[in-house]
Amino acid sequence: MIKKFTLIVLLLYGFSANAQSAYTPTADNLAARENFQDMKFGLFIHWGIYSILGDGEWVMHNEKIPYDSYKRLADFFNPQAFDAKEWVAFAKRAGMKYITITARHHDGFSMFGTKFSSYNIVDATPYHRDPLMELAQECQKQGIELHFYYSLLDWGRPDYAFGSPIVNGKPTQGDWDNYIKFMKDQLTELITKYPAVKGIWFDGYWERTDVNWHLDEIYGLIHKLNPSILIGNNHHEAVKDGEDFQMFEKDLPGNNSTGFSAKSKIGALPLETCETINYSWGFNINDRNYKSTKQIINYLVNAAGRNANFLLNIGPMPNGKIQPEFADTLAIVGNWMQKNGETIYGTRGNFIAAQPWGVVTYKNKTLYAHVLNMPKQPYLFLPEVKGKITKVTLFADGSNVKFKQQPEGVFIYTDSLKPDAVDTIIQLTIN
Ligand code: JFZ
Repeated sequence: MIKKFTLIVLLLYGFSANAQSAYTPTADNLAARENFQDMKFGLFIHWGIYSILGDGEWVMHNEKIPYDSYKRLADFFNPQAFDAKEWVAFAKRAGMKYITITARHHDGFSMFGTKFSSYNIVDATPYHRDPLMELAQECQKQGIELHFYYSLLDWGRPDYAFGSPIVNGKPTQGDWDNYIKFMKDQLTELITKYPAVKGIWFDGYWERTDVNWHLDEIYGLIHKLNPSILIGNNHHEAVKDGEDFQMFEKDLPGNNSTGFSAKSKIGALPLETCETINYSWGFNINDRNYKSTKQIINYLVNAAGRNANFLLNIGPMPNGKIQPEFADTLAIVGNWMQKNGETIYGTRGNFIAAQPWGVVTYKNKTLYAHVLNMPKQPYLFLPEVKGKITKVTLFADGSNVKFKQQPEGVFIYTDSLKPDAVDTIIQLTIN
């Protein structure tokens, strides 16, 4: 009798432990992942009350502004020139298919109307409007996906108790359970109230790696509310159970140029890499480190070739306008995408590994060799091409390109090619 009872307990325990640890994405979620990978190019937006100071989103921390002083910024935040329609049009013009925007950054200010903190744009600013709702509605209207950036780290809330030592998975001061509940409540609002929301982009985990973040509960809640929401977390570690995509900050997957990605092995999930258009995430009035159109296109192409999306960030100004330098650059990128998007959207990468001369994307029995650095020798080599190549053309004008297929790979002769200054695209048809 006792034995039987123990067995049942063990079975029940084993079952529930299993159910908790293994996340199985739904068919809708898997379809959302495919769609996510097809989109390839997104707009990242860092916008908050910090934008007023024109010194990036870390200004409160970097300048050691006390929370109570920083909070006054809310009184001055009144982005009269904000127009959701313009932002969505801006993204579309650039050839972007989704927007990821800061709903709440490390300063803890909610850029959306929330019942769970009065420190939000509707209640604490003279603006009294919810720009994220306006953006979500406009995104839905114009067929753009919306993802929300959400910070786990909070510099100001007493229940988070920033700076407090962590013991047994909790900060010694503060009220950790309350903080976790607060985040769940806000995430519920973001997922249930805002149309077009398809993803949550977490950040700030790295600030407390020894705390219990209850990610299983948070992820579980999100997927319960909407199983097709894509969850990603900028924790800079290997993918955790319950996540739907993996992100790389300021880095192409496989590189570790910033030192952020040492622990983040490339997993099996869809990939996304984010980068700034100048040097800052949030509006920085003194940052004129603008990337060129060529740098941006090369980043996008390099990401696609490595099977990753490219999420390019801008920091709009406190009045709600996007500075003209960004608009000018992205209009040119958009023109390039109009012409060449076929070789990017809906493709997959890593079919052939990145080469010294560039990368290869593929879809529908077609390979696109993106030559970013024309080799010195008069040919390109594509190793280990599976299938028979029947035709090779220059994507720009459809003219035939000489080639030779051997068991070890394909040689493409570049001597008669007119190289493009940004990206010479060669199309190979596989039978
Ligand atoms: C994080 C944020 O802190 C930053 O403000 C911005 O939102 C960016 C997209 O994400 O940046 C980080 C996060 C972690 C490290 C560095 C930058 N880190 O662990 O070194």
